[in-house]
Amino acid sequence: MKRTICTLLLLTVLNSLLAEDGYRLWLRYDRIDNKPLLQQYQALITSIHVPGASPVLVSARQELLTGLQGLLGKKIPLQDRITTGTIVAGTYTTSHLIRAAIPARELQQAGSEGFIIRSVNINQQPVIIITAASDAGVLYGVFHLLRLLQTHQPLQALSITSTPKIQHRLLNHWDNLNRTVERGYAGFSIWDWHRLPGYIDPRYIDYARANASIGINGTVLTNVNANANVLTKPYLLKVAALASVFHRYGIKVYLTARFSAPVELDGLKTADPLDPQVREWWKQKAAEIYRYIPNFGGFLVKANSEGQPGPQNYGRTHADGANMLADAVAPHHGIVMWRAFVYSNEKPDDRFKQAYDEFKPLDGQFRKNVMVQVKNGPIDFQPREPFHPLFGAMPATPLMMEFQITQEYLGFATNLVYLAPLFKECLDSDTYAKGKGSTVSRVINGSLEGHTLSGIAGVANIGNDVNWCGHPFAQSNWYAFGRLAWDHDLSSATIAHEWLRQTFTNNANFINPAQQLLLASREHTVQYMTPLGLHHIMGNSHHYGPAPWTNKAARADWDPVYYHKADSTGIGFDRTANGSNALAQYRPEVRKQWETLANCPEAYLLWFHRVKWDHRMASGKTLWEELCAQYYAGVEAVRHMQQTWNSLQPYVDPQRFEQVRQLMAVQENEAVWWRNACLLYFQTYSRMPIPAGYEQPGQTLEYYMGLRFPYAPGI
Ligand code: BDP
Repeated sequence: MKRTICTLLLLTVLNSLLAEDGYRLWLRYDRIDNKPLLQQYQALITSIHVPGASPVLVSARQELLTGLQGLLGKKIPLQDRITTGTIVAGTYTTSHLIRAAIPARELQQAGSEGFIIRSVNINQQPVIIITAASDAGVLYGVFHLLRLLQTHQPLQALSITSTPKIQHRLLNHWDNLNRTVERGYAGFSIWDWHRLPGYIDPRYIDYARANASIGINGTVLTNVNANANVLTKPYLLKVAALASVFHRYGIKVYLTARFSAPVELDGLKTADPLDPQVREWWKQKAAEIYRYIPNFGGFLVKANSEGQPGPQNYGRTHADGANMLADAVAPHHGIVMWRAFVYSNEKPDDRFKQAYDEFKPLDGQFRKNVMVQVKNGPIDFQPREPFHPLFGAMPATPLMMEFQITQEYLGFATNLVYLAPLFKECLDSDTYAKGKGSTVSRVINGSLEGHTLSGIAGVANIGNDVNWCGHPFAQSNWYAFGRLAWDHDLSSATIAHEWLRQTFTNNANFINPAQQLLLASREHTVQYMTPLGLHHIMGNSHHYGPAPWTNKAARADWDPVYYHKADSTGIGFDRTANGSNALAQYRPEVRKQWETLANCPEAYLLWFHRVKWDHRMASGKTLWEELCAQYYAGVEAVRHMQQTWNSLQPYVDPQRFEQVRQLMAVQENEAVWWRNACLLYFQTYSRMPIPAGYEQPGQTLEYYMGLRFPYAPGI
């Protein structure tokens, strides 16, 4: 008996040692399981030479040591001499060998954060050089080399130059000081405010490593619905502790600034951005912050939006507000990211149009260190949105992209949805601002208008769940965001490929089907949630599941009925000249793509058109039949995903296999729920049957309408 228990205990311990709980993300560094390749790598990499003592170079050296030891299955020595197979990493300042081997011009071309990885001979010895103009660039190069090994790429004759296309690549955490995370589905905030600054959770280091590995160089720690307390000394000291960890990985810390902070914290009578006392308050506050956090990045601000205070409370404009903060951080080289996510239910106008209407007239009025941060689409991170009309419409202002990595509207952390195709769809859209080829990516990388300041932000999906993101596959969205922030020209397929190889296995029997599964997942989600251009028909406030019937939210523009406008004559939001004319906010070339019912791609149909239930679609089906076909196809696709996943069992560790299997069953349930609830509800208007041959909903509309989720996560 005693022996059995001992054996069982031993097994549990062994199991937990071997368990793949997802904590290691895409930085698993397991020994290369392909023997010939391993031997090849072992011959090519024999030692490490990373001189220099700066915090970032120390991190780079440590990462190389850990990574190579894991991947090559043996300790790779650090040495001062160069011998065959040495990896030499550093900058001109730290290594004269690099200075001699890599021409300055080439280094310059790689830019301040870009890197060069090259096979060269030094004293007739073949070595691999990793170099950059900055320490951070070297660190990015180190991670890239490790990625090559992890994904089993050839290491002979390396000649890589890689430069980030966007300057500020940030995560936005919507984390509150009480550790809840707005729209977070992976547990509580990883910032343990109470134990900071005294206790540095090793997780902060792993967080920084993961970000640096994909080139993320900034993080906004706090929710856009801001709490002024983070600007008080005790919290700033906590922020400083985090900042000093992240600094070692080239990551700057930013905070959200609550516009009313001077009133709330120090009893000022006003927060009017033109009031001299208020301006002085922010100047002093900025100086104080930079005393504690010398490399502080700046502020992100949500103002006059969804109840947040802002300059308009004092009759001032967004530019007045942004400029006041910009002046406060300018002496310290800080920046201000001012969000364009504004809309008011007091305005009778289409919510789609409001950000453009408010911000476009302010073009040219912002200080040089301000970026206006614009969500990818005009409403709110829906499964599919047309690109935001502000892109290309404010040539004199650097516009920053805001994507949402957390799946607020895409099934939380229970649905497998790979978001790279959604991000790419927006980045690749042509605004025609300066003729053909004026893509959104060229707007935000600054090249279209020659801005030097450029940025992209992703609303993080990270929490204190052991696997960081809740769903093992949700990690791919963090990864994809970072990779696209570095290079928006990478394809969704390439990124999926890289991520799968590093996170699971290089076995082609796994990679190919798993990649297909990832790539198709977003379109399937659109099908079972919001096909044909439907949008914003989810449950009120918590945003969990379908609730297209909701018509009593606190504001009309939070009600699904505002967006789908279904009645017995048809469905959809007319945004043409006959309707709200939101289309007028786009260039004629773009408008033309969407403006006529006949030409509008069906994926955007109900975004822009009101369509009769019996309208003939491209398939020959009526709109109602097509809607049914889409919802049913979405559910079938999820079932197909389940089959694919089951077939991959031999290649996946039991722990993650089972976790994904269970979550996929939940996803299938939720897909059926979306389909049934939406079709039963829309059917009350179309008055047409769900075509025979489809499995009929097992529940009534009343059943779905009666569901309540008082403790849904994320609020
Ligand atoms: C919406 C979220 C809300 C955020 C808001 C924002 O539902 O929680 O505060 O966006 O971006 O998507 O400010």
